[in-house]
Amino acid sequence: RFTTFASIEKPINPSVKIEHNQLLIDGKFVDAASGKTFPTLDPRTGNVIAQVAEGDAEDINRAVSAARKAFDEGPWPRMTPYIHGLTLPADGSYHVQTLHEPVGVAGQIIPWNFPLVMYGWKIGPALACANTVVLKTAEQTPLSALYVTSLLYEAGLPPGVLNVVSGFGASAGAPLCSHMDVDKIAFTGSTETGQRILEMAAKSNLKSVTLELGGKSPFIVCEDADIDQAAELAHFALFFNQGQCCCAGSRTLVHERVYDEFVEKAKACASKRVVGDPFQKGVQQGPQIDEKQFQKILKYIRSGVESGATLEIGGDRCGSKGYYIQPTIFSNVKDNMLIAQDEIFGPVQTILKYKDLDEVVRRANATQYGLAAGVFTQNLATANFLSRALRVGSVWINCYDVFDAAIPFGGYKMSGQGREKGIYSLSNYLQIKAVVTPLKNPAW
Ligand code: TXE
Repeated sequence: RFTTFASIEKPINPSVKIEHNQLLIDGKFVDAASGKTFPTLDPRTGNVIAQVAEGDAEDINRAVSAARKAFDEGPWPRMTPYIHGLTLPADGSYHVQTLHEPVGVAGQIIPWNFPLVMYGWKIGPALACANTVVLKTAEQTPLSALYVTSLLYEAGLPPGVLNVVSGFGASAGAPLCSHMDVDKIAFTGSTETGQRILEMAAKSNLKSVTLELGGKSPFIVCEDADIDQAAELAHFALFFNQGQCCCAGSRTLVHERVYDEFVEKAKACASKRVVGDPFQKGVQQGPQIDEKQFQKILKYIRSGVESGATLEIGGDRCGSKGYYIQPTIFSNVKDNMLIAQDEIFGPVQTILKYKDLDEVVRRANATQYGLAAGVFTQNLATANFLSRALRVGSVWINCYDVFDAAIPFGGYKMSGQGREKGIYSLSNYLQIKAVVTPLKNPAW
């Protein structure tokens, strides 16, 4: 039913050469101080792709020292063009201006679901605002950041400006968050880890923190919607990137008048989805990232069945090797079911029924999260009403996952703090200095 499930016998695409597997500190590739390495795995097979240097607290110290030196001694923070400030009117005869200055050494911790996109969203504004960076990649996906950073150095980045440490959360991420010489932490990952990070920042040096965390985003299909289009967009909103997306439209809320028709069309979309080796042409869904996520998703699928939701399609692993999961849909989902409350982070669509707009707003907002929402309607008043009533950081009307670099992204409530991308992201990486000068020289 599900594929074209492509052959996954070959352990890795033979054309991919692993260029870098050490830590990148002070512009040089180096082994971990402990000499330790850890395997990075191919999720298609579970086979080892490469051994990678495993950074820990000592490597974080080395990387922070390099970033500190690059910040304090330059040239990075003193390079032109100088980012601008304001001139402000104030009581009295004073000239008041603000200078926007870099925060200093930024620690950045990224997840595995979009290893390069997360890298770009993090380092872009930090470096543009003249900070220096220690970036810890996710333990599942260390390779792409090392490679791309090597290109930045090839292009002339001064040593120490961007340091990349591969390693695990507790042994490399936590020492970065607690470090007394780190001025700021930016994190993307789970809400639980985000809470721990705030605690570590508070207990060390009160470094500032921005967080981009989990979600359980509603995708609202209104009664006037074109159901074919709505089903396709809702499918994309949830299944994109194997469902491993913090803003996945993971609660599909459909008006009761079009509910049955929508479920049939959603099922048709899922049944056509091509699951298999993502290196093969035409494949739309690859494996989940690792065994832990794979087992977590299967557990939620079992919980959906046990709690009485209707399993419309899928519900099991796909094939017998690798971390592939069948595109899965549950209908007749109730708000109190775990599958309607928790972030599943997998290819599992939950379809709920609603009667009117006030009800759907109340239910859409009844979650600890507030990352994003989708609205599908032809009615302008409905679109305007919902976009204001939903307590989320992004509302996509008749579209989803539009991620232009200019569009700010971030969460309300327990989905995070601060915004990434575009003009709003700069404020995360700038200090504001007020400079006050008398307009009259006191000696006059
Ligand atoms: O997240 P963690 P995991 C959600 C998703 C997923 C769940 C768990 O629901 O199923 O989180 O995934 C580092 N101090 N998201 O376990 O642990 C870790 O090394 C400092 C949503 O992968 O939050 C990695 O680099 N750092 C999310 C990063 O945090 C620590 C994307 C993310 O790992 C740390 C990923 C610690 N104590 C998962 N512990 C999104 N918002 O897109 C871990 N880390």
